[in-house]
Amino acid sequence: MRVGIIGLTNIGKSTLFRALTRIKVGINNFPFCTIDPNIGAVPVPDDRLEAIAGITKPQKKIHANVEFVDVAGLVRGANKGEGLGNQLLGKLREMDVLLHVLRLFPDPEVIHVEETIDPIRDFELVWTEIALSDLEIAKRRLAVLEKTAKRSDTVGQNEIAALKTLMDALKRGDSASLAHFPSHHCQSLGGIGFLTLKPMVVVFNIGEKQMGENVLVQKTLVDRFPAVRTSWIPARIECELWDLDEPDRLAYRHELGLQDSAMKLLVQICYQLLNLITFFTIKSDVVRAWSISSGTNAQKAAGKIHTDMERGFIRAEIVSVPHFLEAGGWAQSRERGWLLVEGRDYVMRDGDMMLVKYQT
Ligand SMILES: Nc1nc2c(ncn2[C@@H]2O[C@H](COP(=O)(O)OP(=O)(O)OP(=O)(O)O)[C@@H](O)[C@H]2O)c(=O)[nH]1
Ligand SMILES: [Mg+2]
Repeated sequence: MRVGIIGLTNIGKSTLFRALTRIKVGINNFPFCTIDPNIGAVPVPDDRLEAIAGITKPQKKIHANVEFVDVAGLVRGANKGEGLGNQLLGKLREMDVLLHVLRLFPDPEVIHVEETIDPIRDFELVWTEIALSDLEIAKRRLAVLEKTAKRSDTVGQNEIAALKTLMDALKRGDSASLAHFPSHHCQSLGGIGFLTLKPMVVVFNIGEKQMGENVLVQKTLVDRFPAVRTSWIPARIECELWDLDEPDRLAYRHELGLQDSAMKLLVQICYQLLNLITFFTIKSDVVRAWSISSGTNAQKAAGKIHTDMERGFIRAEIVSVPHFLEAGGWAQSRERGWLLVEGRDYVMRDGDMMLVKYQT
């Protein structure tokens, strides 16, 4: 899963990236500090992986990964190439989720390119830039298809219909209908990476004393953009917390009213937004977690491990993590009758452990 951090310039995107990945990237109090994207992968925390490893004692544990990408900041006119507009919007098109950072922390020392603290205005400004950029791309694509797609080309005709629906919604500024954009249209437009159709998590970057405040801001935003998920993160403090040792970090987090680390919180939200679930494998001293879309069948899930496994799929042995833990191992799960033999159409469930039998 790839998560792109987006927002106006100088509002704490790199600070959040550092809080999430612990990578010491450049953070400075001036616009356009970040030019080349910062990329960092973090393992998805999962207590179940640790519990399985507690039984099988593997040499290696491999977590599922989330990649965070911190790009240059946006300014007004980005869709026309202002700032680093085109290049950075292009990079964001490759992402699965957008993490939109909004500044709420008041610090008068930190320059705000729009001068005042107003997260709703900032959100709308960024949204307008990405909507205009999407509109431009849709227009160009439509012009090409209208010239080249024959009437009998159903794929092409479906894409034309999807582009027209998208362009109508973008022109009307209708974020609610984009939030419920029909899935068959989404499929037709899959490869293009329209930013306004991507799942979005809004992060209010707050100061130390702002926990629990500004609920109205969140309500206003969600009323207007119903598809976004929101969270509150004091990015600078989250960064500083990494300098403490673990007990102090937990105590300080507790004092601030933060339950989980920013990374854990945001990864959970992204999993929910993308409808992802996790399955596990144990093989040759390696315990590994894999993320797949909810509704994936056993054969496709096997393909995530290796394409040969999907191609030569015969059957899968499946046991749930709680059963595996209670039985105390694979053989013990079999003895208790908890190991199920499933065919390729079996729909994977969150927390399944899988052993694939396949022909090479
Ligand atoms: N007081 C306060 N300052 C913050 C906070 N988050 C970021 N800053 C400051 O804001 C300035 C900009 O932070 P960056 O993380 O570089 O911002 P950015 O959005 O990545 O900026 P660009 O890459 O230039 O677009 C720095 O001086 C940070 O220390 C915060 O939560 N509180
Ligand atoms: Mg930056």
